[in-house]
Amino acid sequence: MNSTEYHPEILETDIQASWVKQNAFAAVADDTRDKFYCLAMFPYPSGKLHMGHVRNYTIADVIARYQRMLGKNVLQPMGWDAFGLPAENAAIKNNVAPAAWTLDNIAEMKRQLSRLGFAYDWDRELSTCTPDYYRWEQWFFTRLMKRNLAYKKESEVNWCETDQTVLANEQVVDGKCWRCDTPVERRAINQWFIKITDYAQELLDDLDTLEDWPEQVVAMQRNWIGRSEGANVRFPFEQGNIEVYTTRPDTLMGVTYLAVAPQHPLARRAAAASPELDAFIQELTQTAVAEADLATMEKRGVDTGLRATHPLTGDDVPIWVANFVLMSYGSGAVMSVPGHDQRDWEFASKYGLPIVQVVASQSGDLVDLSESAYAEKGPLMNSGTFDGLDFEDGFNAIVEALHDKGLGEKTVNFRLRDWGVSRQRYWGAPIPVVNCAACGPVPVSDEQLPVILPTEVAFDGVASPIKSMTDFTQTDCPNCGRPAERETDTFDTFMESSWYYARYTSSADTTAMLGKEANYWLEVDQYVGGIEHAILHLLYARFFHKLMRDEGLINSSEPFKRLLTQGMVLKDGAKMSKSKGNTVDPQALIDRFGADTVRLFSMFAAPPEQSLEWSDAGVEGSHRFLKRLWRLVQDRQKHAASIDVREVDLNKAQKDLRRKTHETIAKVSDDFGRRQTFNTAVAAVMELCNEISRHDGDAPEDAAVVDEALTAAVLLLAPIVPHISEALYVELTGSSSLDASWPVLDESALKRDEIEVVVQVNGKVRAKLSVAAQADKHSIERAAMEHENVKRFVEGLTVRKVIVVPGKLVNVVAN
Ligand code: ANZ
Ligand code: ZN
Repeated sequence: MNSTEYHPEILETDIQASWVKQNAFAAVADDTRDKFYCLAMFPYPSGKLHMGHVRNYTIADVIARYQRMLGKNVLQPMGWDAFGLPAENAAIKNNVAPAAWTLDNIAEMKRQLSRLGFAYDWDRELSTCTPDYYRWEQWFFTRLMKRNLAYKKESEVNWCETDQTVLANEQVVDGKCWRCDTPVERRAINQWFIKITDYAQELLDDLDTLEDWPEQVVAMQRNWIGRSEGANVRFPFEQGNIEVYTTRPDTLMGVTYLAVAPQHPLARRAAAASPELDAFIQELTQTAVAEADLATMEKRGVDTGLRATHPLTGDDVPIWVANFVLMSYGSGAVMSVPGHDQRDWEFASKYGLPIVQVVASQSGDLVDLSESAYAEKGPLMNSGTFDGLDFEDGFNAIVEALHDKGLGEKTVNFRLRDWGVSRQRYWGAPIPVVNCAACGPVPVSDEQLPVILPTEVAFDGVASPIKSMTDFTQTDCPNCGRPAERETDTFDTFMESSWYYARYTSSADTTAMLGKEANYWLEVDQYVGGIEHAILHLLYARFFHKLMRDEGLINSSEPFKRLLTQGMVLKDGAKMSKSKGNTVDPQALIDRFGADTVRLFSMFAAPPEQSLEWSDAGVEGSHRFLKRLWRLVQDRQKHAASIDVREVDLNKAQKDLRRKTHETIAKVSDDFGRRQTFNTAVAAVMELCNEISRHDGDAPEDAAVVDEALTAAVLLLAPIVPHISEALYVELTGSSSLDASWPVLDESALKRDEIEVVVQVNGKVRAKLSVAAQADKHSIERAAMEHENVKRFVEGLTVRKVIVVPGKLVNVVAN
């Protein structure tokens, strides 16, 4: 074997072994140094890395390694989001215990990540399915119970009979379970909630501090929280009132009916007297409605026959039960204004209810309500004493009139609901509660934590095996000591992923959830992950961070300073996925080309936030480039190390190469730091390599500028292709690149002796001049006027004006 050839498989594993031996990426808190905490969203241990993982983790690793070269004290940990349904499904299917299945997968994926050369501090590795981890989550939950931030409530859930579990709204697709397509049912069961709504305003306000988050993600969070300003309005009904929430109290005089949700108490009551209504309610409450479908679904309803009273006019207002009203929003009832709300309009049109216009157009043009509602704001009409008032004045005047009668007031509403954290499945962290007949739900005491999930289990069907394991369920009440039952529900796995980033700072701490290092490392300086987590995971993590702050565990308010959401990996224009059968196995590529090629391709093929189209040719191209870089270093002329290229006189070609080197350093630094466009950074280094190949000359100065250029190229690529860079850097300098600094820009190398100036005559380019870089306006003008071609085009004309833009252009105006 020729040692001057590029053999990635040998070179990479050797270098990785040396990193392990040195524990090169262990992060140690040090108050005297600036830290940088770089984190990629941890994987679910499904068994094998896919290209999406490779891309995600390469991006984060490149940023971490770059920051290290800038001199930061870098923390980059890795761990496993190890609870969740797939392990359980595998257990049911293949008769293996979820714990064993998960641990095997972790071992395999860890091996693959290591083979890719990611600079992780493996000492901080954590796995959410271990009691070391979830005990602190359980402990924290008991704190929340004590602070009244966790509570139990009977609530309707989406229930999948096949999976025997509750589904989140986003797990309901077209009324069916996302996994098994079983039609989803509605069921009322007792569940635990965490009061995220107490933090709604703060979660909204703090979005303004997240300057380094993609705007799109901030907007998605804002919509999800969904703050609106409106009014509660009460319509007198029998001895009491029916309350509605509206964002348009200005339209109150246009109300022609009330609509209540099928679950509304009034609907239930009316159903007792109407079999038609009863059947309708039955039907509606059986199937789940996704909130997103409310606007577009067909509007349906049944009249209750009951009448409320309009709070200002005293008119009778019919009450309907309607499918587009949600029980979980506002008060579960709406005042319908078909003239100005499209849903109300569709409903009124269908059932022949009156449609009244109470808002005129801003422009004075006539409004046509025959085809649709008029939803714009404008001056009020048909509204008695409120006529002519604009939106804001109308809003305020009507709310005031309601207030005087005790029938309404301004209010703020949030779309955000409390977070239901109970799951009826097995493979999750047990909810640390004991249900006592005498005391109710009691938190497990600190000394009895963790509540360990039994891992020696056998599945009989899909139901959670611990529900029937008496050694697990039977216990004593922590409060009164009498026999009681353990809670057998487990936490939503979003619980674990809401605080893992914080636990990495203290993963070995057996005495506390977070140790004193937490405040040194937090917040995460760079978080990298998929856009599919833009709402729930990020919102829950932001919420948890504030909860931990208010528990006194940390002193910051937000978890992630800068966020990068990487795009998908596509093949032939479609997302790579097992179900489409268009996956590319990263392991096969690593075996064939080495980790550096795979890393280079994933960074070079697209900017990180855009989707990356898979290309075999692109992978091969990346590999060829690395071979070329290797050869460039092997084939260079060796020179006496004493030449300092900044000190000696250089000829034009040597200066040109130095300039290219330093232009590349400037460009790549900006691409890595501010822009985070690693693809253009790679392209710039490739161009530099072209210049290096083109450079000839065999003076010692030539060898010196080539060495400078090669060293820069190798260092600029080191975060992306750390193995080959290490080998080549050793070759070039005799030392390891591990502690090498990012190349420093030499401004003086950017200076040009001569620059090109374009000369225009009457707006047309007539000449290009080479002038001394420091030439003044006067001498540039003289050189321009003396140029043969310029002379020719002004011949016979009078020169009226000569404008000189130094460094760029001369414009001659003549006629
Ligand atoms: C009367 C009205 C007139 C409305 C009008 C809108 C336009 P956001 O902005 O999302 O907060 N609404 C209230 N509670 C509801 C429920 N439980 N289910 C379905 N819809 C409900 O939406 C507030 C508006 O949504 C409210 O304002 C109400 O309709 C409807 F020209 O009241 B509006
Ligand atoms: Zn008790």
